[in-house]
Amino acid sequence: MRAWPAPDLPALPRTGAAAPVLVHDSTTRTLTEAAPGPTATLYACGITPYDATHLGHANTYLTFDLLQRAWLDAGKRVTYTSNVTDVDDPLLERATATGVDWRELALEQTELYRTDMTALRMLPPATWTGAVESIPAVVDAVTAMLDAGAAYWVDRDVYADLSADPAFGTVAGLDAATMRALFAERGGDPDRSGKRHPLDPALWRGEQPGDPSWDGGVLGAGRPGWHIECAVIARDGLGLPFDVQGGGADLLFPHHEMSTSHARMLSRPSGAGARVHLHAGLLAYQGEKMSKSRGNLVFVSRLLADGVDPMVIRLALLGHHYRDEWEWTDAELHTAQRRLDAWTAGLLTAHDDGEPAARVLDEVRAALAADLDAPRALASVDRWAANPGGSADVLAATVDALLGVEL
Ligand code: 5CA
Ligand code: ZN
Repeated sequence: MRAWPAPDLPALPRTGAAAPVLVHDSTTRTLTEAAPGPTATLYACGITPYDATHLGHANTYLTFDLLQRAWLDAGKRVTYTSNVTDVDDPLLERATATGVDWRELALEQTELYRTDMTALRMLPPATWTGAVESIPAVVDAVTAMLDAGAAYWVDRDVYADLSADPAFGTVAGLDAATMRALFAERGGDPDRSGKRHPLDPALWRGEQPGDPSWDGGVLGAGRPGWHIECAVIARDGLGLPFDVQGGGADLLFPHHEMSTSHARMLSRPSGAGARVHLHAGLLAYQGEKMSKSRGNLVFVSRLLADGVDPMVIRLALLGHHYRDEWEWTDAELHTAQRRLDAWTAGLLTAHDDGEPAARVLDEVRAALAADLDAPRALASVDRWAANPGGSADVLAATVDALLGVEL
């Protein structure tokens, strides 16, 4: 798919050696250097294109945007890959329920997402692949897994045989009952008869009347499973293994557990998927997780149409640490607007004996390297804005390159 245009990244002066960028790995539950080498590879799970883009989505993608900005500032060569789940059960159900062609729904919502990401100044992926586009590669991967004994047939569907992967379960580290409950809740079919294990996920689903389907070669007509889509798109965009796989906290299990297992199977004998798993806390609204199924959504496009500055939206989200689970209220916009105004005013009133912008640069860099601590970074710029010193250019470049906020 065609991604959106990249925002400008101003160059920043380098004062000392870059600190390693540490993030919280969901597997080890410790702070880990996300990409220790000179290159950094990131796969962030993309949207399922309906009800896009709500603030929960934006908050999650902002996390991966910050990570890339920190990596780029540390001099790494960054490759970012993402997907669009443009065919899947929830999308088809929504299309049916609203009487819209699923392709039209996906196209329109993907375009909306593209516009929202552009307005929010998110760095675009180098490869952005739709599930539909990935079908030939998924068919090859599933066929290879069948040949390798890592998959099996149930009627006209193909399932992964998780017993072929001794490392299954190590990404999230959950007990069996929790895994089963989350699998059932998040798109899985533990009770499907004929499966070897309740948690085995579908890799290919044979054609169903009324559902879209594609030629699967030896797999027969059908459509891809969800987790294999991300395993294949990540592999083809980044190679295996890669540094970070990420998404909102609801993707840790089963999605990232399963897609990492599939990646292991596709890269045997070395057998590795993502090195680090990074998850953003889920944003709530009106007392519950902001989610399509509940319908308690605040859309980026709605706020923009109401005249909210996209930089205010960005600052409102940056005011909370990415791992926090917090509740959106409209008051967030007022706080963020005041902050943006104070920062903008600081640029005009910077004076020689104020807080030096170079110190803010050091502090913002250090805050991002310490588990993407955006609130700490904002506090540092706030201190500067209370007593702004020069150079205004360095300050503006700092918040632009590292926080994505254009003043
Ligand atoms: N297409 C799949 C991933 S392959 C998917 O989960 N799509 S999605 O549209 O449902 O969500 C897109 C991203 O937004 C995911 O990373 C998801 O975890 C995240 N997300 C969804 N709701 C929230 C929320 N309330 N707060 C934070 N992130 C959220
Ligand atoms: Zn995914």
